[in-house]
Amino acid sequence: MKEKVEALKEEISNYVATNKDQLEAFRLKFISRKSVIGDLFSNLKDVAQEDRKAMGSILNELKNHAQGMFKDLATSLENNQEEASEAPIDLTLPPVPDTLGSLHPLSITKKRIQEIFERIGFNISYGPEIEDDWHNFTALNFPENHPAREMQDTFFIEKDPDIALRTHTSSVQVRVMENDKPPIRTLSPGRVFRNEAISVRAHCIFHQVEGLYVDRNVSFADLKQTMLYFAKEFFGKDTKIRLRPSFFPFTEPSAELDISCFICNQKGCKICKHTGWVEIGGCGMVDPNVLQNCKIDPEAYTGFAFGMGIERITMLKYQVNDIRLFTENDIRFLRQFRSFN
Ligand code: 2NM
Repeated sequence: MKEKVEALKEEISNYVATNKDQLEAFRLKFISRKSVIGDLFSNLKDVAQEDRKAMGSILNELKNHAQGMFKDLATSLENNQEEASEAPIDLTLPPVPDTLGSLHPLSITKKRIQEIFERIGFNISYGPEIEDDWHNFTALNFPENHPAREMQDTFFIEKDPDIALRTHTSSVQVRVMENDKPPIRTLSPGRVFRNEAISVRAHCIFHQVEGLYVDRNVSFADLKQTMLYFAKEFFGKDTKIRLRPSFFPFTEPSAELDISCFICNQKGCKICKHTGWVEIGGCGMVDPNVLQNCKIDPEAYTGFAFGMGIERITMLKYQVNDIRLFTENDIRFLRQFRSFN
């Protein structure tokens, strides 16, 4: 009888019920009045008097074990059925593909530039893409007959020569100067529009980031150090900068900003056209006329400003050879920027 009890104990422990029929079979076999355990209890009367008590408690233990097991089987079957009815799992299906996306390369560049300037106290400012002549041209000291004001360079709104798509984000900074008092330290990223033919290098819609710092005693040395700090942070700590005299209507003096070529370490390559330097933007001291136009006293305040093309510096940094890749949304191109998230 003892061996039989041991065998039953093991059978009960190993029992698996994956459906209600199997659970019912368990009940009939081990729990019900006519179960094997019930039979054993009936057989107790044939056991020798002196062993009967001990045997009885062994059988009770077996009975409790079976009842406990029945409870466990019932609850786990219930839980499984809930899960099963929610989402039937088809194990023959192919694995779920890796659909993790990535930031667009232009977003990555914009974000990195913002972070660099935010560390030295610049805030981020935005303005409208559809602008009036004042904010896009006149306040910025563009002469009445400046070529940038012509139809072939600027997208105008039909029948209203006062309204155009902004050609640079300097228009945002005019608004900041009009609304805020110095000290002003602001960075304006955004889309700009120029009536140009689309090519490998140029697009009629592209992105700029412009910076502006206005306060008492802002000097050209401040501009130079800020540009050097940015170049080192963005392109690497060994980067050098070079300023070349230039002209913009809104700055005087004005300069083109070059960085030492990080591709060839200034040994000469295709990227820098064997000069060792690559242009990344323009900058200068804000023209006193611009400050005046924005109701900032040019006798009390000076400022520097700079502008960069986001496409251009993204192409340089990641060696992208065609500006059109940024707007084609070819996943094979975009995927390559996953690790920069
Ligand atoms: C550039 C180059 C030089 C510029 C000027 C201004 C403002 F609004 F303060 F006058 N914002 N950005 C500026 C100066 C932009 O881009 C190549």
